[in-house]
Amino acid sequence: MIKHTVMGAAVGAALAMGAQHAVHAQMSRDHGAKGQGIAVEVPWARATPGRSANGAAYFTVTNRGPSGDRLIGASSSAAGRVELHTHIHDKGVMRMRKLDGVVLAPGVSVTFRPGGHHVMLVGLKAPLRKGGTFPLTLRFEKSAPVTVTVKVMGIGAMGGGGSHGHRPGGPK
Ligand SMILES: [Cu+2]
Repeated sequence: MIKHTVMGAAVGAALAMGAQHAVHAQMSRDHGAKGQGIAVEVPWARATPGRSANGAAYFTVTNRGPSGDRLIGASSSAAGRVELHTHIHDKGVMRMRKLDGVVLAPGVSVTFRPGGHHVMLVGLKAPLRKGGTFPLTLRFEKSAPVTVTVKVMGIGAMGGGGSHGHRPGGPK
């Protein structure tokens, strides 16, 4: 829990910095077409235990375009409803809170990770099994939607890239 608290604070600080960058937008850059400025990298999810109704997906989203944008929603065929969530520190307890959107200042990356921002998959149609994949579509205020293939990692995974998790995976 302490680790999650620290990570949540780090995400908050990164967001505050992002907001400042938005003020000093780099107007000199002139990148191409609408929709090409958003990159979504290493999308991953944790396998869900048993018959868990909900899951979470994570990724790093980078705004490579010349102007600010916002991530405003997501959808997936894997779940009945998909919401943007973050964790907040409330009197020593981590709670999830729904987000209306996430600011993406130009040149800034925002990483969704356990204990911080996440995409909540509400009402999974099937459990997420390690090794599986599912599609996730992210919607933005200005840029075109981006659909990525989310890779399902182990239950205790801390990232989608390597296998540097701090906990072994739980029972299948
Ligand atoms: Cu959540």
